[in-house]
Amino acid sequence: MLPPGARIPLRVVVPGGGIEAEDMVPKDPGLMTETEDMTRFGAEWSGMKHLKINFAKPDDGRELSFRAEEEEYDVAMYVTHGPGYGKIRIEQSGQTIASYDGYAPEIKPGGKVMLTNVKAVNGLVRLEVNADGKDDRATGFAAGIDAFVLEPHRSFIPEWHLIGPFDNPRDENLNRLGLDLVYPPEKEIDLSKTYQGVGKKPVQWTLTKTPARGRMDLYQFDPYEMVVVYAHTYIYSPKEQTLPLLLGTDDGVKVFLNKTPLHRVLTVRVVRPDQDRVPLPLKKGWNSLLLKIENNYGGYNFYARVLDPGHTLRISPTRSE
Ligand SMILES: [Ca+2]
Ligand SMILES: [Ca+2]
Repeated sequence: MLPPGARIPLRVVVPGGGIEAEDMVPKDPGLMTETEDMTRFGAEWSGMKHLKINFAKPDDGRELSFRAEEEEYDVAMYVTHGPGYGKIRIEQSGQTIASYDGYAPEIKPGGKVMLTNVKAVNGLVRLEVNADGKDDRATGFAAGIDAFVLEPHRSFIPEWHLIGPFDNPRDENLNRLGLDLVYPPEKEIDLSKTYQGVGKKPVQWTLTKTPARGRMDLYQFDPYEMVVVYAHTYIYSPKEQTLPLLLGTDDGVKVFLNKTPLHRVLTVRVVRPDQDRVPLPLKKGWNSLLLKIENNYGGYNFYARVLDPGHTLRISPTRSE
């Protein structure tokens, strides 16, 4: 362990999966923008490059845009600071959503500037980057932008009918078999029926609200380890269309749409939103969406949402409204 004085100061590193600013092509590229290799200043720049916008004077502006499949995001914009960098204002549709001062005595990663409630219109996010003055010590008005990291505002399926637990037995090699054992909900959806669950205990469908942050916990089932539970809802589509179902599960999952299995993952994992992406071929009218969630040990939960930017769907476990 190095003594504190000898440690390299911690600098901001952009997490993976971002959009490189240097890969964005401004609408009318000209002398104002350049892609700059940053390796001589350190290893913290994502893709080793950034986009430099050489504003000449206050109120100069440049639009940046990127494609986006969700409606709204919180966006972390990673910027560069340095002697030639000015005060920068970011606008969307004429509204200021963030501003920062890019001045520093030396070129360095400037960390992230948070842009909240950023909206996509027709699948495109447009941001207006504007010069807004400069520090007295700054030698220019430039903006240095490394990358954008997007966090969508997720809308999870708000309510489900749940039933279980059913047995998730293991074979002699400890493979879990429950995901592929066919229990009654795979043959019929009859929300009034009672079936035999683990230990011959009667089990029934229960209407359950998804908690505010979207994670449906399945600990309320007794037992909740080495079991499977089903979650069911109906989805009304005004037309035939295929939309993505985004799932996170602990542990395995099988997805049935209108009784047809579409997706199967037998694994052990900690749940996060959007771990799996399953295209849902919805028919016109009501569709039956059935998830089968299985558990090994410990954590037992899932996240589920359908990407429907046009708000075409009605999702209702009771097929009402
Ligand atoms: Ca970059
Ligand atoms: Ca688990």
